[in-house]
Amino acid sequence: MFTGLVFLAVIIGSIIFHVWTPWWWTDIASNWSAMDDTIILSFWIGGGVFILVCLFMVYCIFRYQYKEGRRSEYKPEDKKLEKGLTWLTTIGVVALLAPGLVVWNNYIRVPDNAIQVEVMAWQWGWKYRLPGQDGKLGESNNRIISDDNPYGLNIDDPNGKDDVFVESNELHLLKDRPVKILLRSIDVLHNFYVPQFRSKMDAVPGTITYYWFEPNKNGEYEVLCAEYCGVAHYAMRGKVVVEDEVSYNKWLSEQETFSSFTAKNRNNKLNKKKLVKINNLSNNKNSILKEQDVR
Ligand SMILES: [Cu+2]
Repeated sequence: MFTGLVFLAVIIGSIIFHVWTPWWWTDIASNWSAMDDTIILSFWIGGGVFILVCLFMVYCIFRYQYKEGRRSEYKPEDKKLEKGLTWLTTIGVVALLAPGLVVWNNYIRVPDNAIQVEVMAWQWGWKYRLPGQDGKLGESNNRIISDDNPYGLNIDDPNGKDDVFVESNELHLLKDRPVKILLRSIDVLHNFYVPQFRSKMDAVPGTITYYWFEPNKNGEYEVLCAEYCGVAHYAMRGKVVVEDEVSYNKWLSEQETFSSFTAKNRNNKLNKKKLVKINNLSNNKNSILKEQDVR
């Protein structure tokens, strides 16, 4: 009797807590309301089953409490009941999974007008690369990453020359314009996640994963890494700014391209060499060795 009442209190308490919960999603700022819908559907199905199972237990506790002299019925098999339960479970599982497949199909079907953004994850931070005027990202390879080529771009690929480097944790995006996120990792698994966009995916070393979304509210949003990736995982944060065209173009024009980066690098090296040569005038003995040391 007491146990039955406890079960009843658990059911009522769960419903009340769900309706007046202090925890809920942050406001959505992208096109992916379908993500929220599928989660709500899972809540309904999972919650409905939870309530029915608990109510059944309460019923059994009251209906079959101990009575002197009462014997239980021996019923090892009930074909009708088993059939009914199998069908009910099948419908429940299909209803849980099928909508997700439809949403996933849309999630990886990128619209033609999407801007490509490469997200490069590393222990522990984010870097970004955007295509230049040609709208195409140049080929890249983690194996050729170096100080001179921080994104590991194939220098023979003409598409990469005008690629824009965003060597910062801050990424800007255009409002109401779809974005194709291409994920790269140079070390371990990471996961690019902005809760307001409702979209996320793992960045897997050695391959490029992708999805798309369309930011539809101006503002600043926090980027989180949603895959445990080492001791500083908690600090792997960044910022996404969604804005209108004028401010977006201004930000874009302030970023560096692969060509300008390479040219600047070459200049720096020349300057360094000159400096060393001048310094070595007073010490001729080591001059050759020192010159070779300079990177
Ligand atoms: Cu990470």
